[in-house]
Amino acid sequence: MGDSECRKVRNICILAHVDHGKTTLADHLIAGAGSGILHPKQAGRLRFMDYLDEEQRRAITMKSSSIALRYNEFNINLIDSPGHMDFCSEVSTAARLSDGALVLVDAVEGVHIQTHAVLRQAWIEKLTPCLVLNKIDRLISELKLSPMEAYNRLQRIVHEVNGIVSGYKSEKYLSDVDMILAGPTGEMGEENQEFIEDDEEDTFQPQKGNVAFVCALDGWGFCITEFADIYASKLGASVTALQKALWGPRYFNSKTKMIVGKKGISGGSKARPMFVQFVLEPLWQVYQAALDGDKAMLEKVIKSFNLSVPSRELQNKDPKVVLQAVMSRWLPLADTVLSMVVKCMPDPITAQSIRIARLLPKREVVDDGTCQDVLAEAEHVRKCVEACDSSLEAPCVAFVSKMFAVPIKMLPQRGPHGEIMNNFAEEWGASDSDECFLAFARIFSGVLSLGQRINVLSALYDPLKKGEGMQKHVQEAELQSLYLMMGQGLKPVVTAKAGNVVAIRGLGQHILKSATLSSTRNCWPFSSMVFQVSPTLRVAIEPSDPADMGALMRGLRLLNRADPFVEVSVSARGEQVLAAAGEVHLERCIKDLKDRFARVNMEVSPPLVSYKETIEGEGSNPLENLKLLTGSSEYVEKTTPNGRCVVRVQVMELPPALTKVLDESSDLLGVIIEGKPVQRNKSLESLRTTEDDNPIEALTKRMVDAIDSEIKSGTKEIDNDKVEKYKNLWLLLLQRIWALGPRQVGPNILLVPDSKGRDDASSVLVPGSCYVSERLGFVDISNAKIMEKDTAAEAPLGASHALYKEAKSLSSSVVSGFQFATAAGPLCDEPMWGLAFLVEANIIPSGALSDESEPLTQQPDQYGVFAGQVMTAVKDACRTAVLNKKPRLVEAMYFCELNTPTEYLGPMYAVLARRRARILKEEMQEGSPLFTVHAYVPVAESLGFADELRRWTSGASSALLLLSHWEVLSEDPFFVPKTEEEIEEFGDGSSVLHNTARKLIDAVLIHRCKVLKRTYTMAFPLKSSPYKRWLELLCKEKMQEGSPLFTVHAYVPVAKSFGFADELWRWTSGASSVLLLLSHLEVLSEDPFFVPKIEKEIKEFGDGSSVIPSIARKLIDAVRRRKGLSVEDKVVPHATKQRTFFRKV
Ligand SMILES: Nc1nc2c(ncn2[C@@H]2O[C@H](COP(=O)(O)OP(=O)(O)OP(=O)(O)O)[C@@H](O)[C@H]2O)c(=O)[nH]1
Ligand SMILES: [Mg+2]
Repeated sequence: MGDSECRKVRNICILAHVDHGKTTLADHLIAGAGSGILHPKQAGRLRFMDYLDEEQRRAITMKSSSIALRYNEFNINLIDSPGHMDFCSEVSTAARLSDGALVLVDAVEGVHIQTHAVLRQAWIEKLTPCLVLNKIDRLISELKLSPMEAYNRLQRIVHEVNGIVSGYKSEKYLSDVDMILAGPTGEMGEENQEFIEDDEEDTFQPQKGNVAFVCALDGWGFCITEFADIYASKLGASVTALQKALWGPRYFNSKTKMIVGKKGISGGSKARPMFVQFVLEPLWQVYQAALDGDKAMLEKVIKSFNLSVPSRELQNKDPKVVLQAVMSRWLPLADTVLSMVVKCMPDPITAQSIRIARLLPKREVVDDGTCQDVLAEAEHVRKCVEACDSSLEAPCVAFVSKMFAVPIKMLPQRGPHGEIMNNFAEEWGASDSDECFLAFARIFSGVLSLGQRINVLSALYDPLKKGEGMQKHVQEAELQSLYLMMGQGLKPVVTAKAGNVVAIRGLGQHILKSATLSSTRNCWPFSSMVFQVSPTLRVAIEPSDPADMGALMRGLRLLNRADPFVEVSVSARGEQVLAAAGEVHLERCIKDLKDRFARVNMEVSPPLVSYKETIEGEGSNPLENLKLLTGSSEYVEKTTPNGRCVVRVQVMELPPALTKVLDESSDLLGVIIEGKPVQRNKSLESLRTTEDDNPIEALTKRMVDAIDSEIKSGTKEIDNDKVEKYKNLWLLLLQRIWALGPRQVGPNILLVPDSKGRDDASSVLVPGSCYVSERLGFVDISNAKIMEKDTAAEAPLGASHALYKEAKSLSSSVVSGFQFATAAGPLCDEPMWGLAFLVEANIIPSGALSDESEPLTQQPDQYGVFAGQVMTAVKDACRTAVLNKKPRLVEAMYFCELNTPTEYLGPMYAVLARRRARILKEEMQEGSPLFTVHAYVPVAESLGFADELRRWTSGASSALLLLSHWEVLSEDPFFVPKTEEEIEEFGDGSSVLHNTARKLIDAVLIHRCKVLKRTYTMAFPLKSSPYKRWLELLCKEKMQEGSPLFTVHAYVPVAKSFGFADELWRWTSGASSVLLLLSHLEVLSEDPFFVPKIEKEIKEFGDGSSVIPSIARKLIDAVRRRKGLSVEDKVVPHATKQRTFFRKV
């Protein structure tokens, strides 16, 4: 394919909010391209690109899929994408492979949350967008707007969309300005010129032909150009002049036959812009004529535009059919949109020269001369990608944006030359699978051919680093088949050239989600794709039959490959956890697992909602808390079982802003903490003002800024001196970070204890090191080393050398205890959030084991290894410290956008209230009957939210959820009314209902217990069950002991034990387990022959004739019956009486 051929290629995707008509539009483009795949009559109804059963059933698109079309001499690869938030990752994969984007907006619904998201995606990927305003017919027939009102509405949408894009542009503008100002030389690089050229021109301008007005359902649409062509001869004006005049405040003066501005037209406010007069009014007339059955008017249109409409269609009684027949011939949709695509969207050569900066950003490499060859070749590859070089000599480079599974039987049976295919072994090894994995890829340079061997580079590959570590990021694979994608169909080809989108077979084993393919290893991998959200809805899955575990695990592995967005993991408790983007996505994953990948029955847990645990601390001001660490004596003390170590723990709350920074930077912290220490000579003070692109410095600056901002917001009344003092105290604390937790990178801090003057001959403090502070550069390493040496030299003076050594060796136990504690808080074993711990562990010499030459830590005494004891004591003390400081639950929140017609506002608010939602914003959408509400909804309450909303509002309102942030639940989970007022309001505690925090904790605990055993459905209301009581005991006990289980020892008569385990299991939802052991014989104190005799007894038990036999008697009777001995059965004189008895039992 030469350049000229490549110039005739367009790779485009259709992006929009859910249900705005993408797939319907794609239908018409496919039918209009005329390859016979789709009959024009079916277009708009078939939804060809939604070929999955689930997509057709739910009428939403769930994956992006591509189809190769031919329009005139152009080859167009069209990718249809889903609009539902749950599948937004598919938008990223579609955008990465395309050069242009058709952004659809429903003319009635207007801009929505996903419209923003897709515009952003297109902007990030540097795609050339065109705007398509769809469902224009609804303005006429549904909203019954006048042409002028419709024009205002369309204009507003165009304006709004332009506003969004210009927002992104200015974002870039600002960040560019920042970059230049912060740059060391102040010079502008080549890429920085871009923002200067930005002339603030609107991106979407109907006059320019990049905005189309369409009705995808009926298959018609137009750009201004079409009407300019139509009117040019009629009005005697040039096409270009008309094109400019047909949008905006331009008017036609019929007397002078001139195009004029607002001032030049008489009629004042009644004057109609040319777009209304010449475009919308004729449209409205045709619609009116068709709906009124005005055949004469339709004939006029047919005649004046020389349309050939079969009379059969014109005679149809359904006005909609007539309308469609006329409109789709007058303004054929496919022609309009495809010619816009060809005109306004770039070919791959032009596009790649623009997109290169995003796809393969220039790497700053310090060239020390050793890898010049590699760099030169990598640069050559980049040049070829930039130029979209499709010559045979060019290096082959392609990007795989996702892997997708196709049933093997769907693959074409014959290759491009008619040879038989698909009889080779399955790529990924398990031959019992019927699925085959194909890579969805775009070729950016060179020619891919069948059987070619190619390097698969992961995103972490670095051509400059050779050796063991890099090997896992590069693999070699063979291209077994190449296909052009035709929706569901695949067309085998022998070669495919740069600028095309293809499906590749043979990479299933090598690629998990996405990768770069390159014929040379001297090539940088493409930059990673940006995803709008991350998978947040997690459930645990287990097979109904434990024997199917293998099949399920294999199925999960396949699903993980086939779905770019799913995450599969194993939880700490050994559950198989599946994370999906939302409920719809999750349902599809489970269905795929059941029907395709695992083919076993499975149990799916309710969503595992994650929480965090924190403390309320002493008041809202974090500065007050600080006092605790600087001289407070409030601590929790624990002693190890052997009595040799006393652990004292203090805890305080971190400023929320600092917690947020730590939480968001966990990846970076991971690299920093495991990586090399930073050498820094700068003082902390200077750190606040410097800014460069060193990520460590950026992070430390963010941390310091967070503290600054917190101090500023919390200390309005405090004088400057104090502010300064607090600031310095905090900075000192940042220099004392020993570890972060949980898992070394979490948002909790372990502080180094102050050892000065503490050690004496009798006890030694387990020392810490400001390891993390060093890595972050808060502490100068050379200083730290000197300090360490000093203390090491001093130590033996105060304490015995062996004891000091032992204390040192216990450091890691303290850190581990801290890690365990922060990984599982005291409320419900969820990770802690935003806490700082000061742990002082003092050890005393062991009297019995005072032989100083022995390494004492390794010696297990009767309580186990000492290091383990210290670790447990630290863990327990940390957890108790949290319990003592008003523990609080932290929950994840969704941001939610709802759109509801005004008449359903009541039910919508009711649903929101039931879900503990917090309303942020409510506003009427101008010119539409819809009301938009923004709210925060707790993740814990979100299950079934969309469904409930749909039911209560008869499907009229829709909601989109987006994970937003963590929020502390201010309720006290252990609230018991104490003051008089509280008792009056809530009662005396025995009857008070659990508050939300407590309920959430209980739910987590129940799940924890459930995973130990299978789930049984409870057949009774929870309120009346002993289970609730049991749970209460369990919670209480757990809080004391730090475990979610409550242990009960009891004697159970053997006679009563039959079915005991089963009954217990049923009544506790399978959460409790029991062990029985034959213990002893016990005398049953009851008299088996008891008959009421004295007056009191007769009063209590009746006269003996109706008394129920005692337990002893029952047992004796049972044994006698078994042994064939006679049993004295009472004849019951009054049946009714017995029933009464029965009921009482
Ligand atoms: N009145 C009217 N309805 C339309 C038009 N275009 C599409 N629809 C309807 O809108 C609904 C959604 O259409 P789809 O094409 O499935 O929308 P989509 O954007 O592909 O939806 P997702 O892929 O799920 O995001 C369908 O019921 C269509 O019939 C139009 O121009 N006018
Ligand atoms: Mg769709």
